[in-house]
Amino acid sequence: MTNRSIVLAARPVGVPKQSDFRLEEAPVSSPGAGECLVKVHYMSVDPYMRGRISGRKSYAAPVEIGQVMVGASVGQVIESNSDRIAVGDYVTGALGWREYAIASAEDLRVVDASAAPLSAYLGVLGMPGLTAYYGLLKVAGIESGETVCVSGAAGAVGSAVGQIARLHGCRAVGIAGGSDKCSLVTGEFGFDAAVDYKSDGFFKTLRAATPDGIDVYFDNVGGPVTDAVFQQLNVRSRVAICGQISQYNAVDAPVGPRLLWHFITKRIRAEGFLVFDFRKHDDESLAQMAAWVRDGKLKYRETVAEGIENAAAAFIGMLGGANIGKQVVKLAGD
Ligand code: NAP
Ligand code: FER
Repeated sequence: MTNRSIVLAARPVGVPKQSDFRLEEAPVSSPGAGECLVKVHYMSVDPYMRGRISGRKSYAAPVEIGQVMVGASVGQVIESNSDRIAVGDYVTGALGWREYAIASAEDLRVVDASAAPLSAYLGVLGMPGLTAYYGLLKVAGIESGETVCVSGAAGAVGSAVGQIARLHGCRAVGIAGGSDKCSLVTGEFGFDAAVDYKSDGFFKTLRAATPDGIDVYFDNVGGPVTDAVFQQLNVRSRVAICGQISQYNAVDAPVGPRLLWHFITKRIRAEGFLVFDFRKHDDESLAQMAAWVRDGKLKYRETVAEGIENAAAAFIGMLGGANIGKQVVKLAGD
């Protein structure tokens, strides 16, 4: 059997290009003691990967040139040397951009393929869904009746943020790019309002959509969108700094947040967070998210690219807003 994988060919400058990635082929090898061989069905492409290929040191080591791209995948075990995981089990883990992956059973989580489509374990029932949950409930601390504003509202994290806020009795206002995404945010995702940051008069529309101001801002994007939101923040409001995607492809250091005087006069608290900080709560949190999905209270969308050869394009497209909901790459399965 041949294994195809995507390696980093060059460090991107600015917006990543197809030529920054290269497809490689090698025979599939056999799992060692305590390891499983997984046939990948879906691969995730995520914004954080832009940081991992930049060469910058962070919570994790960067991907080196020639190394296989990092990322979470979900698939089926086809060989197992573990007592805990059997052939046929569906699992998720950090398997990288490859069609077949060998991983220690300890690094794999078994998922229930009958409870949700496999791809959901990379989105609403995976890292992005948990990010929405923790950002709201552990970092911002939302209370019923508050107005919660989220940027990147039509994306994987953002679409869950507004719905979880509403499940807690909050008013949810989403910010997204384009009228189609905004219709989805108020329609299928049921937010109270959506504002298109690409339209003329964005700030005026945001003000109209938040007549009582904003109590919690879940920031996925930074930049000019966040500049606008800061002006609508209420006294004692909280900002959960989740992502700054508008800056990820920046070549020069961006201008810092300029509107921090609002934080003084309104005693605003802002806190950055990483989803991994809350890992010990994952089982309980995922059970809650799965129950909401099962009961139709938490909706999700996915944009599916097909084939590992299209993974880089899917990643580049997602950074530019081509996705609706969670961007995944389908490699196998029905
Ligand atoms: P996503 O929202 O599904 O996809 C990225 C979206 O970003 C695009 O669809 C695009 O939507 C938007 N975008 C791109 N450039 C933009 C710009 N210049 N200004 C405004 N919006 C822009 O991605 P995701 O996986 O849910 O991640 C969302 C954010 O959460 C990212 O910043 C990510 O880094 C962060 N995150 C953080 C953690 C953590 O632990 N802290 C974990 C997961 C994700 P539009 O079409 O609306 O522009
Ligand atoms: C993300 C953005 C940034 C993310 C993680 C980070 C898991 C962490 C970056 C760093 O430590 O440098 O979307 O998702």
